Amino acid sequence: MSLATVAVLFEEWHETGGAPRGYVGGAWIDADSAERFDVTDPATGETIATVPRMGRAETCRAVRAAEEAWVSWRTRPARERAAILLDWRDCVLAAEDSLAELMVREQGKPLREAVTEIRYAASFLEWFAEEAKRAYGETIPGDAAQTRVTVQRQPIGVGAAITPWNFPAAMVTRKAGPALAAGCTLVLKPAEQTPLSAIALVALAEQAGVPAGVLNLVTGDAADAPEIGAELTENEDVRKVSFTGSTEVGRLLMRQAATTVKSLSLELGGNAPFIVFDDADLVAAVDGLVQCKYRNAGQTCISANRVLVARSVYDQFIALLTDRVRELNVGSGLDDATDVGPLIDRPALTKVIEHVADAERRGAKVVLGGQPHELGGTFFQPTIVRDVPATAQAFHEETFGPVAFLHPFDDEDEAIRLANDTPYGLAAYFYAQDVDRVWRVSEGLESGMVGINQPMLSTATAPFGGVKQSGLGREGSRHGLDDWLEMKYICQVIKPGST
Ligand code: TXE
Repeated sequence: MSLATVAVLFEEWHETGGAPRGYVGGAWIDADSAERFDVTDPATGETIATVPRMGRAETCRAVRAAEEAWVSWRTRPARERAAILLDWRDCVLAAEDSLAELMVREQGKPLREAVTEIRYAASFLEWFAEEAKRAYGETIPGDAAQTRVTVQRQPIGVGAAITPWNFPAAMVTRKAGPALAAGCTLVLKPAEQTPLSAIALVALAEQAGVPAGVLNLVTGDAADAPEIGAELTENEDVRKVSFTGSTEVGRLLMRQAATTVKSLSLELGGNAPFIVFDDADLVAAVDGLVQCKYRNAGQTCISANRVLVARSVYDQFIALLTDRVRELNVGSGLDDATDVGPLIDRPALTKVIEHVADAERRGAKVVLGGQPHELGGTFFQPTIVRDVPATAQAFHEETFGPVAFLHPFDDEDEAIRLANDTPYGLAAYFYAQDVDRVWRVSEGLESGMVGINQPMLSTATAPFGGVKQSGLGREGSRHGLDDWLEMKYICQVIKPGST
């Protein structure tokens, strides 16, 4: 399959009733069983394509293809790998509109957010193309006059990437970019809800000249994922697994990876606190919260889940927030006016309904929304819930929906204690002006990332990742390349010369 643009790819799928496939060793393949599963549009419930149901056998072949391709890929000069990644970036940007539309159809987010995501996805290819050339080693003074000690950083080997549905393109390139830049080869398993964006990206990688076997793709539905995951974690030829998804699956992969002692990076759930201090610019804080909370219908791992507001400005903040959130339009992501699209599927909707009901049972009050949206399906109203007790489910689990749960606090120590009272530690945000407070709070928060008067933390230039049960490893920045490199220390004794 050699396609000029994703628009052509998408039209072809439509015309043939759905022919997207997996990609192994440079060939587009069906499942051994020839079985396929449906990909649905969450806004309409309509089937938009069918995709192969693969399992262990296909995954094992994909690992073998990646292993075979590794020898020549890792020895290729970094400049050449970088050039191919930059070509891939160009292909992605050239297909931006079609990729974004495809993403909206399978994931539901507003089109303008999808376009932003495609550019964000492309930025990882560009960033890591540059970083590929900077996998510097070191020279260490030897213990004896004749010893020479150097440290080289070499690609880990075959990697596996298991990606989620909330950022169907960016999570692919955030893993494939550094993996390929480092000289690793990859087997990619996208989420069952959003395989089409991943397939399109792989088709563009092929078009950009990524050699056969360097990037492989296996697809499967929810029932196939454990089989594919077991192969990727237990196959000894896979040297690293990079996963973004739920904490529950992250734990399972960690246990499975123990059998072959693999390198793991895990970007798991979060439960981000968003703290508004009494000296904050309240209008900026409301603005920030709306972006941070309702983007992607709240389905981001760094979405604010617990909004902690200084008691002295609590009512004022809620009033300002309510005015803003009331203006958000719910609808199909393809409609230009839409701010909040549907949730990804029924289980996601059930979780959001349950978190709101649980908060209400514990005495919280719904200020706005609180119900499934009249559009039906998986649409949920943009919601504000106040006076949520710290015992509520939403304060301990990720909600992943368009709901702001608010709780007042009395002083800085209480705010930090509440913020840290969670097993998660991915992102945290706070709004304040006092310089001393800014340092005290940012250093006191237990999280991998902190936004100060800043609600958006996603950028290819910075290390993205969490502490505590939010995961292991970092993606983006030069540290993101490190995660795909192994350190090798080489020691040599040289004979003294005759002179
Ligand atoms: O996640 P899963 P789900 C959180 C969020 C969400 C919850 C559940 O709170 O509500 O997780 O979402 C693959 N072996 N996040 O059910 O199941 C699966 O096919 C190997 C946060 O969608 O973890 C998909 O590719 N792989 C998050 C990926 O794991 C398995 C993004 C994620 O799906 C597998 C998504 C198995 N046994 C959800 N089981 C974030 N950090 O951004 C599933 N998968």
